[in-house]
Order: sequence, then structure tokens, then C-alpha cells
Amino acid sequence: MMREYRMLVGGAWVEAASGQRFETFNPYTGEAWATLPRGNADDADAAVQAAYGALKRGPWSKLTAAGRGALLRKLGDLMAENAEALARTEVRDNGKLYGEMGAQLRALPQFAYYYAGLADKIEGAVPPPDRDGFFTYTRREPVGVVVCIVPWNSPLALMASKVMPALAAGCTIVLKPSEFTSASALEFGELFEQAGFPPGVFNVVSGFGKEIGQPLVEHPRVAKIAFTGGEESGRRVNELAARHFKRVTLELGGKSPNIVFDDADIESAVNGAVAGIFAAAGQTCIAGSRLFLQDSIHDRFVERLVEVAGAAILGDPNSEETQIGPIATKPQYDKIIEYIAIAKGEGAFCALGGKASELGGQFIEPTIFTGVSPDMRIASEEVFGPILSVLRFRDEEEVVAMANDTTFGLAAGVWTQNIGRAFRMSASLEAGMVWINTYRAVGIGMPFGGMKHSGIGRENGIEGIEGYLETKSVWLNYDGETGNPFVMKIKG
Ligand code: TXE
Repeated sequence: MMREYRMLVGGAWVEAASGQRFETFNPYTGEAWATLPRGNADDADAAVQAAYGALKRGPWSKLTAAGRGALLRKLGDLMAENAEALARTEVRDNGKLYGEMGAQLRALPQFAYYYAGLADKIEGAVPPPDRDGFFTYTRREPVGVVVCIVPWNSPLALMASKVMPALAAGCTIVLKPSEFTSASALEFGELFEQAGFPPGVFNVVSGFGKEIGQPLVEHPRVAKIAFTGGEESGRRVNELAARHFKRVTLELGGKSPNIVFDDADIESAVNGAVAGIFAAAGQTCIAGSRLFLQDSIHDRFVERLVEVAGAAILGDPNSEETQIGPIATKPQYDKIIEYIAIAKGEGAFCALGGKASELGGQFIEPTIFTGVSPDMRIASEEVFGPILSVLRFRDEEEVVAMANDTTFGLAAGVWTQNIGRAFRMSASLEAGMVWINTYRAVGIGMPFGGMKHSGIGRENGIEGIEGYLETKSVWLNYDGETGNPFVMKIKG
């Protein structure tokens, strides 16, 4: 039995205006398991108008910051209560490991609680006026209607890091999940209703990037776009937004360096390198896809790496045993297979994997290429799959130059026991996040985002709410005179 989802617009569960639907697939079985409304510009308009109405009129517009916090706390509780069901949906729709999703969903309510607590601590300022008879202050106001566009690789987590601060700031939202993985976001919409958010504050629509995503970005009533996705779509969104001076937060791709010095704890570094690239089958923006090994440890490190990665268990994402699941979408699977051929064609040496798994379907073996040089495409382009490129280096200076020689700047890992080197490296690497003797550590309080082509702005932490606020300066004249030498004085 195919499940049929609907979209949440203005507090009602609706079909697409066109009446059309599309299928969503289980990447493990390859079978369609649900259908979704195929939204277009008409649905985009309806959702934005609902969000705009809720922003300007009605209970949300009058709610105090503490009131918004209380609703967010309720939402967090509901996320915790529904974690199991949401995790199962994500596994079915996206192929994510159940083990990983369980942990992620236990952490996700913290996004709601963190920003619930922050909602009533966003303060304006009272700068001293530069003239007599004036009182001057600033207000922090919600930026307006926010469109949140998220990709398929981690739908709920990427959505939470946008939606929670935006709501805490007082914005209203239209969420557009990826056409490949919309089910969890649509189920998430039910929790907003149960938590008691007024209709129109949170809307969720489904459909394709060009058909409904783009009209949302271009809609005149939308003030800000919070986007996570690929570099090309991010560029398009940024260009369209710029035309209308819309605010953007962009979380895009990466080709992150993971750097191991010869003084590192080798066993930890091997585990960090394996988790860095093969977690979520490499389908994460922070994947440590370029592994830099210092000359003197190169050979024995690769040997151990191949041993550990080669033992990874591929299989059913619902099984607790499984360490690497299927690739989430067929186009992504095809792209990864193509990059394997490109790497071989460029002369990289395949030390592990290098082919589709014998499990069939959308499984790809964990793959390690050594002898990679910086000029190869496999060393510079984001693959977004379980493919590791190994490069070698002589010393600190050389590896900093190589690591930074990329248009991306999302994350970087450094493995060393030398404290001075750790500090130097953290300052020299051009990346939004640097991990020393760890990889992939993330937490709600720490800003997340990239430099260069990896994005604009930061999510999470106190900084994560800034992008959803505007500052308004208020000048109040209390002495009766205009008080401003440049204002015309007209006496009748
Ligand atoms: O992402 P898209 P795709 C990288 C990864 C992957 C590549 C392509 O390398 O191979 O991107 O993946 C919506 N206006 N990442 O094509 O297109 C789209 O509907 C408005 C890295 O799946 O970026 C979806 O909801 N919206 C990344 C969202 O953008 C548009 C995670 C992301 O889809 C749009 C995923 C448009 N013109 C892929 N075009 C990361 N940073 O983690 C598309 N969309």
C-alpha cells in the first residue's frame, strides 16, 4: 500500500494546485513506497501568502518572545516522543542507518530547546544619543517570511538548524524539502499542529527544485532564504536572491582535508579518517574526502586504513549491524560510479573497493585511492560518496598550501600530538570548522558553516539566530524641538 502525503499550507493539509503527484523511493529496496503532491508556483504562492499573513496578522504576530519559546519547547517534547517514527521514515526514504538516525533524533529536540531558551534573550541596545532631548534604542525584529530549502542527505537535522532559530526570532516559514526525501518533513509538520503553532507559521510544501523551489526563492513576499544543497543550486539561489536583495544563508559543499602528521596517535587517526569519509556512505557536506598523510607514515597508515575500512559492513540500513547503507538516490549513485572511473582514468591507484558492491542496488564499496595528486579531479571536486583520495606531504608548510588550494572551505581535521602545531594549523586552515584529533564533532552551541564556495553565514549557536533578525534604530525626541540641525524648520 502506497502512503499518500499532503502538504501543510496555512494550517490545512492540501493537494498540489495542479492535482499532480510524484513517487518517492526506498533506496534499499529500490521500490516506490509513497506519493507526494507535486507543487508548483501556485502552491509556492499559497504557502508564502499563508506565512506572510501569519507574520503580519493573527496570534503569532502578537506573541511575546517567551511565548514563542514555550511553543518551541512543546515542539521539542513532541520531537522526542515521535523520534522512533521519524527515524523509521528517514531510513525508509533516504537509506540512512537506523543506528545513526536514532542518535540524531535524540539530539534533535535540543535544537528546539536551545532556541526556545534564546528566544527571550535577544535584546536590542540603548546607544547613548549624540544630542540632547533624545532617547535612542534598537529593536531586533524578525526578518520576515523565511524559505528553508533542504537537501536529501540529512533532511531533519538540516531543517532543524534553520527552522528553530527562525521561529525563535519570530519569523514564519515555508519549508521545501528535497524531492528525493520529503516524507519526514511532511510528518514533521504534524508536530507543529500538535504543539499549537498558529496556522501559517510553519508551512511545508513538496515538489522539485525548479518547479516550486525557484518560485519560492523569487517570491516578493519572501525576505530570506536559508539553503543547504549543492554548489550549483546554491549559486542559482544566491543569484536569484541577490536580484531582490533577499538575505541568504547558504550551506554548500566541501572537499575537506583530513591531515595526519607523523606524531599523531595513528590508531585514532585511522578511525577518524574512516569515520570522516565513510559515515553516511560519504554523503555529508563535512566528509573528510582528502586525506593528507605525512611521508614517513604514509605506507603503514594506508595499510591499516584499508584493513579497517575493508571490514565495514554494508547492508540493510534498518539493521544495527550495518555500518554503510545504500546511496540515497539513483542520480547520486550514478555520479559516484562516474567519479570512480574518472579517478582510475586519471591514474590514481585503487587501494580498496573501486566498484559497485555485489549487494547490488544502490550500494557502492568503500573506496580508497592513493597516489592522488592535487591536479586530479578526484582531489578537487566534491563526489559526495564513499570515495577517499589520499595525498602525501613533506611538512606543515606544504600541507597547509595543499589543503587550502581548493575553492571549498567547510571543514578540516588535524591529527597531531604537538600542541603548538595544533594551534598553528587551526589558524592557517581556510575552513569554517577545524577539528583537532577528532573529526565530525558537531553540537548545537557551535557555529556551523563554511568559507569560500562552501557557503555564506553560520547556523547553530547564538550566531545562528542573527541571520533571522533585522535591526531597527528608533529615535525618540522628547523635548519638543526637532533637535536636528539638518531638518527644515517651517514656522507657519
Ligand atoms: O542537490 P540540490 P542535489 C551536493 C552533492 C550532490 C550535489 C547535487 O555533491 O552530488 O550537491 O545534489 C532544491 N531553486 N550536495 O542535486 O540540487 C532541491 O529541490 C530553489 C551537497 O540533490 O542542491 C533540494 O530541495 N531550490 C549538500 C535542494 O535544493 C532548488 C547536500 C538541494 O538540492 C533549486 C546535497 C532552485 N533553482 C547535495 N534547485 C550539502 N551541502 O550537504 C534545486 N533546489
